[in-house]
Parts: sequence; C-alpha cells; structure tokens
Amino acid sequence: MRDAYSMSITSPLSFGDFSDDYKSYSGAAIALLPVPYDKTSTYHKGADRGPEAILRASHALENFDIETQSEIYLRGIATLEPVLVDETPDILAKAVQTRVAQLLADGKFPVLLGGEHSVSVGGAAAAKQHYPNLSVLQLDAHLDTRDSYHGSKYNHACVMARIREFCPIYQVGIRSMDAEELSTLDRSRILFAHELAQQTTTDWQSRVVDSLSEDVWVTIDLDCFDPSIMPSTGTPEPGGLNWYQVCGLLRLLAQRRRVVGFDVVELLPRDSNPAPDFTAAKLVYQFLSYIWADPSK
Ligand SMILES: [Mn+2]
Repeated sequence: MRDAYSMSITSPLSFGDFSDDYKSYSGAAIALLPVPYDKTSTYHKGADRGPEAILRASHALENFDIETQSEIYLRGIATLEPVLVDETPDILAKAVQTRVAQLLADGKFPVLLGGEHSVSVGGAAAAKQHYPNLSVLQLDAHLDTRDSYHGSKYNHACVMARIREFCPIYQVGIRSMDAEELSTLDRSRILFAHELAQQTTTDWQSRVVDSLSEDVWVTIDLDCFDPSIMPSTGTPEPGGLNWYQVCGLLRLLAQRRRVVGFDVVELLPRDSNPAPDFTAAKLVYQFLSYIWADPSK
C-alpha cells in the first residue's frame, strides 16, 4: 500500500516511484520541466509551489495504467532542474522557450509543470518552431485572451492571446471571461462548459480533435476541472469538467493526433487537502500513458 504522505521519499523532486534507471535524461523519452513561477496571479497566490506538490504526490502513483495496459515509465521519465526566474512573465516566457527548444532538439517529449498559466507561452512557442503545423488545445475555465492585463502582455490572463498570434487554438471548458474578450472570440473554436454539460454523447470529443492540426500542444489549466475534484487552484470556477470528460478527450486526441508536448498549470497546493495534488500527478501520468502506450511511437 502506497501512501505518499507518510512514506519516506528519497528523491522528492523527481517524478514517480520507480527505479532511477528510468529517470536519467539521456535514456528518457519524456522530460518533465518544473516551472515554479507565480508573479502575475491575482486571486490566491501559491502556484509556485505546484510543481513540487505534483512531484511529491507522484510517488503515490501506481506504475501500471489500467486503460492502456501499459507501464509508461519504462519509456523513461526524467525530471529536470526547474526553470527559476523571478522576473516579469515576458522574461519567463523566453527562458521556458529556450529550455523547451533544447528538449525538442534532444528528441525529448516535453512536459511543463506550472506554476501559473503564463508559463505555457514559452512551451507552445518552442513547439511551434519545431513543429510548424502546430495547434494548441487549451483546457481551462478562463479564456485568457486579454491583450494585456496589469500592464503586461504576458500576464496569465493573456496567455492564449499570445499563443494564438502564432498558431490556431481550440478552447474547452470555458466559463469565465471579460466583455473585452468578446471582440476577438472565435465562436467556432470554443466549447463552453455550459455547452459541454448539455452533451449526452461523447461526440463533442471528436469535434474538438477534428478541429486541431496534426501536431498538437496541450495546455491544461487545472481549473478546467470542477472545483469539487480540483479545489486547489488560484481561481476556482464552478461548473467545470469531470475526470472522465478530460481523460476521454485526451485519449481520443492521443489516438488521432501527434501530441508533441503539454503543460499542466495552476495547481495551488493546500496542505489541508492533498487529494488535488495527486489528481494533478495522475493526470500527467494518465496523459503520458495515452500518448506513449502506442507501440509505434
Ligand atoms: Mn484558468
């Protein structure tokens, strides 16, 4: 019986409870890059503690995935030194882009662990340079398409405005926006949460995936989930997605498109409730299982 909260963890800053043989960078297909950054969040702060909480919780994961009948850690999952930037988010974006570009050049599959949502710009930008036919799937409660916010174009509230300047985006789970975002809203590339809640089949998953190009970066703001299962975010919004809505979409995406990297952002860990930390860690491993269980990869 595993228990992340009582067991002694020998290397708390690496992902997963498996042999170090599968954690070295040189042999790993997958590279996790922690980005503990939280300079622009506005409601509750603490997303800079997200990566460590995910890594700690990951030690309680089972290594075998039931859905894909796989042990994806065998592909190698390296946890890298974090990106530590205590500057404005535009500087952070460049630092993340440089690191992710190097990972892609090395043939690694990049996964960013945030940190607030502004960390995603650099990842998607690096992926666009490497994969010109990129599109970005965003799971989020918030549109994040303000042109600027609190004096910065790289604020977390602007992340998708920046990303859509260089590639198409599709937004799922949205249930919070500002009126100023209406003028730039592309209704054909958004699935609002209230619309999703009315779906009686899973056909919506195909419609989303069919709207994406062959190469896809996925940015997962954990506040896409309903606060009942993911209360540990800076700006929780009621009416969010459940676990199987998110996983169903990610699985279909992995089957039909080439996922080239993803980020999981906005975990704001609270010591009083460790379950969301585990949910975030499980999401990372589950998505990796969907992507990497295919033996042709
Ligand atoms: Mn959000």
